[in-house]
Amino acid sequence: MTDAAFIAALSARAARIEIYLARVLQSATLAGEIERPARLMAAIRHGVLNGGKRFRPFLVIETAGLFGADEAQAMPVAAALECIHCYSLIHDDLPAMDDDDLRRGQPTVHKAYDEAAAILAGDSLLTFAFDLVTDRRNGLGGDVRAELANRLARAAGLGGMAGGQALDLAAASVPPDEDGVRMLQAMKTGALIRFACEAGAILGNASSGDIDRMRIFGETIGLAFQLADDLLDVTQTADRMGKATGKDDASGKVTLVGLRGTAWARNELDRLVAEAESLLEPFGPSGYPLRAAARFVAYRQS
Ligand code: GRG
Repeated sequence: MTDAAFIAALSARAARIEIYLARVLQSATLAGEIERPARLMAAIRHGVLNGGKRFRPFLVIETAGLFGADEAQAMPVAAALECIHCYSLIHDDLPAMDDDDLRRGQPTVHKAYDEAAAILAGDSLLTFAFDLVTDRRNGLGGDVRAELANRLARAAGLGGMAGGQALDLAAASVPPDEDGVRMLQAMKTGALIRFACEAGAILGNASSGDIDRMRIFGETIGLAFQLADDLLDVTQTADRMGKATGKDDASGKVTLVGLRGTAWARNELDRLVAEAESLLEPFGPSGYPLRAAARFVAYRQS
């Protein structure tokens, strides 16, 4: 698959994911809910339906497809993961954390609404993700729903993304060494990407060997994703990224790019892409879209 064909596939799928998210994030209540407050709904929709790449849900659906599960079967889990990703961005942008005014080229949720709305939008999205994964109507068996909910909790929670964010905030006062940076990045950014690939394999009822293989693939491209993000922070403009850049350097934040330099980072990205591609070899041409995904994360320009 060429890189251009991959971008077309990613944006076609992103459009379908956005339609699904827009449908489930409406004001109509579900059984057991009492009311969805209009302003909170508006803040949530502002934070979710705003043109993200939808890369994590793409990975869920594409990995599921590798093992024979179709897009409709994978969509609730894919959407759940995007809800958690969007919650993390909304909270990360808050003044108490990264204090950003711009996200995906638009005002952040606390700027467009207020801080309380942004906190509650994030809280609601995190909880709603587990609603999507565990909803009986999503067509998945009880064991699969429980397994996915459990893995998602571990990827997103204190030993995963939220914990990684805590380590990242602490790193501002006590700079970590390279191992420390690698660990916090594996948690903060890597855990959700890893989950996307594991979840796809679970949705496709893959063998435990294949679930492990996809977990390692997810970890590998998660590393590449963060390394590329750090490189873009050094090399790109805010206009191009739709968010502030140069922040790592300005805040004295330790990154692998800062520790090892941009030439090393570019070589390392090549190495990670080769590793990711070799993990997909057993799947032949069916693995081409995920190979293209690995190249995309490593070599993207925004
Ligand atoms: C607040 C609990 C909590 C966690 C925040 C993910 C995160 C943890 C913070 C975001 C900060 C950041 C810039 C991380 C680097 C990698 C990253 C997650 C980039 C944004 O993801 P993309 O590029 O964004 O997939 P889109 O907008 O396309 O969804």
